[in-house]
Amino acid sequence: MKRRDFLKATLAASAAAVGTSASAGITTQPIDNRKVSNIAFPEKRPLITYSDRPPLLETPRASFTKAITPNDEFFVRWHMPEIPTYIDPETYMIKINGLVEHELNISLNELKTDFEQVEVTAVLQCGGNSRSAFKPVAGGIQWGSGAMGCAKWKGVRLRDILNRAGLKRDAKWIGFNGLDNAAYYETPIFVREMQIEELDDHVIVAYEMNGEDLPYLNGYPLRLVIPGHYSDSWVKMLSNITVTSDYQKLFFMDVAYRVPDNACECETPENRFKPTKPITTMNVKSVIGYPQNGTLVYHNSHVVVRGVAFDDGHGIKDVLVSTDDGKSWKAAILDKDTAGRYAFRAFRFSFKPQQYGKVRIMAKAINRLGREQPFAEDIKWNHGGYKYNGIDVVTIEVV
Ligand SMILES: Nc1nc2c(c(=O)[nH]1)N[C@H]1C(S)=C(S)[C@@H](COP(=O)(O)O)O[C@H]1N2
Ligand SMILES: [Mo]
Repeated sequence: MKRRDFLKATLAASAAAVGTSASAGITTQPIDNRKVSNIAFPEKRPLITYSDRPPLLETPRASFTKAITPNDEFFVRWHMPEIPTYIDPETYMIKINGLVEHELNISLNELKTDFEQVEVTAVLQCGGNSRSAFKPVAGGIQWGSGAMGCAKWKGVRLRDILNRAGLKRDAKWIGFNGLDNAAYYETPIFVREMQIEELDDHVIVAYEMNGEDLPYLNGYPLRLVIPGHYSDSWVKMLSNITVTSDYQKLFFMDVAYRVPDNACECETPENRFKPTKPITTMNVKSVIGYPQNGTLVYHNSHVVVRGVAFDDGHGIKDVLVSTDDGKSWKAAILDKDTAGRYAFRAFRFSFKPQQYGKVRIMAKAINRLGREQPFAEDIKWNHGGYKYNGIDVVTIEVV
């Protein structure tokens, strides 16, 4: 059996084990027709708004023609309704405690002057991005494809901070705590944990986004940046880093942002799969920014399809575009990857529509490992609606 066939067979077998068929079309395209709201949020232009308390804002698809998402277009997700309304940059401290030789309280100014400053351009994507594609409905905010963005982050390596504190011998886990609070005491505060061995030099504590202070809603004054990983672990308004020997069993790691721990990471509503595992690194994905559903173009005119592609840092090798419902595919032109392997890779593809009426445009990204986006119909369901990466489709109208 060829490796590919073997993989297919294993996937089909594990799908069968949870009572679903690999070809069951239970997934559609993410909802795409939501309008921006006119509620004003600080430092943000009008965005698709799911809630104002906590703020839940989605970036419109049209933004994804560019490789950098501007700060005022960047999506926002908070779990807790209580976000501090005032932060004093002069007195803000981040505390490092637990199994360390020296407890540290580092001010913003010390972070900016006392440590090596590093930059990384990286995609921040919620694990629930595109969740609205899952049918039956998966629990959580019914995001379209705009719970993601790409920015240039500047800050200090987490490793440098931990080295200054000095890790004790039993140090194994790192917990990250944000300043936001729960409105009801039963709701646990937002905390993430990570194993020290997972830590690489690209993980930074960032204070800058695209050359400016972090916007308040994106975690001012400090946030964790974990390139290649879904953003539930990119803790905002980072106030405390605690080193421990054991995993502390905190809510978000234990309940939310998890998928079935089987080969297909899938299950059915009737047959939920246990155990589960946390979502960690991102799968390969692309989103078309132009044209959009319903865009009118003239027959035989010059149409330039633009979009972005990314993965977990292996890097994008190709983006293929189809204008005939997936029967044939042609390579899009990729922009140079000067921003590095964690960034959006912008692509463009020109064609002249030769038929009238509705035409579907599809984009499929392939990474350097050869992993590619599946057709939406082949995406398998999970109850949290995480990790959707179906081939992107927009339907235009040729007149
Ligand atoms: N302190 C804090 N950090 C947090 C969260 C939160 O609720 N509180 N949500 C996480 C999740 S699930 C996501 S998707 C990202 C969203 O980041 P953004 O608002 O900058 O887009 O922040 C992450 N960090
Ligand atoms: Mo998220």
